[in-house]
Amino acid sequence: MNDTDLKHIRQQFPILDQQVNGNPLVYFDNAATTQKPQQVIDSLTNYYTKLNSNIHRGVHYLSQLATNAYEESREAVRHLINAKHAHEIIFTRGTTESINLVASSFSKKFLHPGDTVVISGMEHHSNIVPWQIACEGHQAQLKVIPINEQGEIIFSEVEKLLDQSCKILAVTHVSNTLGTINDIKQLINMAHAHEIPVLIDGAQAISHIKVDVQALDCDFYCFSGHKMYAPMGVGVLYGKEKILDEMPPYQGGGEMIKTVTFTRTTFNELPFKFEAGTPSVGDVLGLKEAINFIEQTGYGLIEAYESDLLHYGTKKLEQLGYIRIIGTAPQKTSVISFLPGNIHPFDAGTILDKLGIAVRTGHHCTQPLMDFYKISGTVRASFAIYNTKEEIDAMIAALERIKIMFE
Ligand code: 7TS
Repeated sequence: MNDTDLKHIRQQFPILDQQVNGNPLVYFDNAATTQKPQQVIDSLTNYYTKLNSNIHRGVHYLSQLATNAYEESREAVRHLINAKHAHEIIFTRGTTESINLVASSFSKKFLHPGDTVVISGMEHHSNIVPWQIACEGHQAQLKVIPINEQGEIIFSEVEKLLDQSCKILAVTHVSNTLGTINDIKQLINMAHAHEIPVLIDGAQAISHIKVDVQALDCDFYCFSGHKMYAPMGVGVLYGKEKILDEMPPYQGGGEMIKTVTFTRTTFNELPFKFEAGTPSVGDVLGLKEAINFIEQTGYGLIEAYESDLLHYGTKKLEQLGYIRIIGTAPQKTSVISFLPGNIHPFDAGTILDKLGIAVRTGHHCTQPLMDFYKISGTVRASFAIYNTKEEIDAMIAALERIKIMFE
């Protein structure tokens, strides 16, 4: 990407243009949430200025406009991930809710005493805890695919866990802590050879990698809007029609019903069966604009540029001589977790913040992964399309200063 294109992209993110503690803001906490481009912000303002109305219910003008816009967003998501049908796209509050929906509903139908659910050793708590709850509720067992020191799934261990007791495999596409891109296509093929459905946690993939759910043939794919330049409050569950049809509703309420009497309720069809209550309409509309932003920018450019940042940042950190990088798989997104020598990650993060640099420190909601590495946490810098090499240089200079301070 040349300087003019980069400048153009940065100009679309007004929040970036500010000082923090007297220094230009360097925002490297994109794995937690990305900033929002002007078109997403405008879309929210436009919704509440001109469109706000409850959807699917009113015959009136505003309700129809809002309903149409909401369904257009569903179609935009369908197109983004190449789902076969728009009704396979369910709007949720985020990845966490999408996984909870499946863990709760799928398990009610398909999980029985003695069964197993298989996850990997690098999952976010959101793809661990809902399954633990489901397993407890159905006297099933959670099993974990081990990972190696580089932070990759050990494929030779996978097959052993995909036995008859396994009812679902739930793995992350990209690790939020390590950046590892898992070969989910191979995992899906392996699971499907045993007719085991697969849920993919795509929270850390969708803003970086082109996803095609039909080519992957995954049964479920989950992601959050706010990690892909959209507002907080909206997420997506993609599920294959057949399996969603077989699953019972997750929550009861308005919208998800066909008829209700005090003795019996019949349920609405997909996707409404899984969308109980009033959704976050404005945020769903914002998601469409975020998809427009990603598609206008292009995954090709995003992947190439972020990979450039990843390699530049990794090299510069290594050159500092006192940094240990956690997560060294060859296939990674633009996430670098590291330990700054003997300096506590929290101390390093606090001083970086004083210098205007926003990173995340701690266990990143992956405590079992921290246990695997026998560490309590890391400093994590995660880059998005608007970050620059100059910003990485600023972080490196700050880390040089921090080293001297702690000597
Ligand atoms: N799965 C993964 C892989 C994630 O990285 C996250 C959030 C979630 C699920 C949950 O997403 P949510 O939008 O429902 O909260 N990860 C992080 C992070 O790395 N730092 O803050 C949130």
